[in-house]
Amino acid sequence: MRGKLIKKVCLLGDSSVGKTSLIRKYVYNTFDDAYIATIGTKTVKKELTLEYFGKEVDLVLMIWDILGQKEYRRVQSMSFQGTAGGLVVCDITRKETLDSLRDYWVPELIKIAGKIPLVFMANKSDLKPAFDLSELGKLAAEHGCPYLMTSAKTGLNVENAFLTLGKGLVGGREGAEVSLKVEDSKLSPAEALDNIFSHFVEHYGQETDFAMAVIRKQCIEVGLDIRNPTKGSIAKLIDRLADVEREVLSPGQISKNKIERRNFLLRM
Ligand code: G3D
Ligand code: MG
Repeated sequence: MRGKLIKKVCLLGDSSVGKTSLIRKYVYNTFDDAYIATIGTKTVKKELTLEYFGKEVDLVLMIWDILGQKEYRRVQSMSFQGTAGGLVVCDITRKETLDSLRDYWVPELIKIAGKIPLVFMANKSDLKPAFDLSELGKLAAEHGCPYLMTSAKTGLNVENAFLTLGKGLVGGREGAEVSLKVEDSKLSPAEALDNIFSHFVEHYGQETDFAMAVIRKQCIEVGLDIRNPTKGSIAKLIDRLADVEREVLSPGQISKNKIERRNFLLRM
């Protein structure tokens, strides 16, 4: 059984430090030089898979982009409720944004959300720093949390920051024993098929030998030669397995299975 965790995380820090840009870079892989005022809060969702003690965990991050103007204290407090982790962002070209983290943002968050995992981010690291960055390191250390130099413009450490926080959410503050599952390595056709077979067996809910017999039958019917599988024949098999599952699984589970099996095909 795979566990699925849904966690709310917030990006916080002064106006213009790059919160919205970091989210955009991470979720949509785009960077725009235009400032877009965040009104209230905006939420986007991002799913990732982590490995925790050898077990895969699907983590869904509900990412909250918090309004940076300090005058909006009430809106911010409301947004912090139920937050499981924070990405606290300063801008390396403005020292006052680091002071704000220390004096305002982090205390405010902790007051409402408690001692949650945080990742400190020194953003705009593609530009020249205006203060000694070891100060941020010190602040992070005071909270027992990691810090990273990031750039929403070049993408430096953007994904890493979210992953680091994700590890903290799954494995406690240090994220011990959690490693990123390598999802994008190439697969040979046989390896892709091997993954698809075992995925089917795992989700079909029947004895392994019975499930394997179903697979065998479907392979023959779509003309798939396991010594020399082609992309076309694997694609057909994936459709067939979804048809077979109709008798035992819910439509939602079937389409999820199909997407996951297609991902193996895409990695060929
Ligand atoms: P905010 O959501 O924290 O308020 P934004 O900040 O994401 O809106 O970004 C504020 C400004 O900083 C934007 O530029 C944006 O392009 C810029 N910015 C964000 N991240 C980086 C970065 O890593 N490097 C550089 N060089 N610029 C960044 P404008 O010009 O519109 O103010
Ligand atoms: Mg913003």
